[in-house]
Amino acid sequence: MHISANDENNPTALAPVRIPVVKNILSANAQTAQQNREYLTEHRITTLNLMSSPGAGKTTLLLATIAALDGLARIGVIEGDVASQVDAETIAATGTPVVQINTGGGCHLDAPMIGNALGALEAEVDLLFVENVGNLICPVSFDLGERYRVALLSAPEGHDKPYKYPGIFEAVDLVIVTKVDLAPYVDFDLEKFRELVHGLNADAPVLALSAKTGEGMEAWLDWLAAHVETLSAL
Ligand SMILES: Nc1nc2c(ncn2[C@@H]2O[C@H](COP(=O)(O)OP(=O)(O)O)[C@@H](O)[C@H]2O)c(=O)[nH]1
Ligand SMILES: [Mg+2]
Repeated sequence: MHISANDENNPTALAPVRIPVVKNILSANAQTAQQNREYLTEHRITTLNLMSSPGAGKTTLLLATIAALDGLARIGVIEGDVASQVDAETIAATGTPVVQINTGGGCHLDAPMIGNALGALEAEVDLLFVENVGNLICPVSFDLGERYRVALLSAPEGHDKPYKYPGIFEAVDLVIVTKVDLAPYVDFDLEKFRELVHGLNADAPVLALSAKTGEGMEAWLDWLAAHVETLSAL
């Protein structure tokens, strides 16, 4: 016997209920990210969200970049960490304006945190780096309102990581292999890594550099010059 919701002989049948379905309502994070994006555009601030596992070399690359762009751009930094302000202190020692966000256990930055940090940034900047919490998985799910997303992977982590953490490599505008000075010692196969990244994301360039020896820094600075309006004269 066929029983439908309107079957009068079936006392357990439920009356059809109209359920409102609302599409395209932005999540709270996406709404704040949009506000951040508008603020950053209005103030002509190009923002890069740097994501990697802990220790991949984000702060070291920032220090080398700040030194290389000395006098060429007004740089600001937002530091995201679970706890402490050691990275922010290191950046502040260069004279660069910096705001520390402590997530108190949270594994990623979100758009409201960046909104607050933008309000706390005390200087005008053209180029803003956000050092996200060290984590290859969670940060990529949170739009911050940034212009560019950058994934860093250090050579000692291994060239197979796109197999294991595809999400981050799919979602970024640029991939940087850091600590390339260590590649020969840890059997990091750069060509294999490029092939794996491009299998997930054909558009993202893969740069390889060492902030320690300076190898490959030129290509990173060229990428910045091509993507950051105020550096286009470089
Ligand atoms: N050999 C080598 N070590 C590096 C390089 N970049 C960073 N490191 C080291 O890696 C460690 C973690 O770097 P850090 O910048 O703090 O990583 P973060 O946690 O991603 O900010 C530090 O001991 C750095 O000196 C590099 O290009 N080559
Ligand atoms: Mg750091």
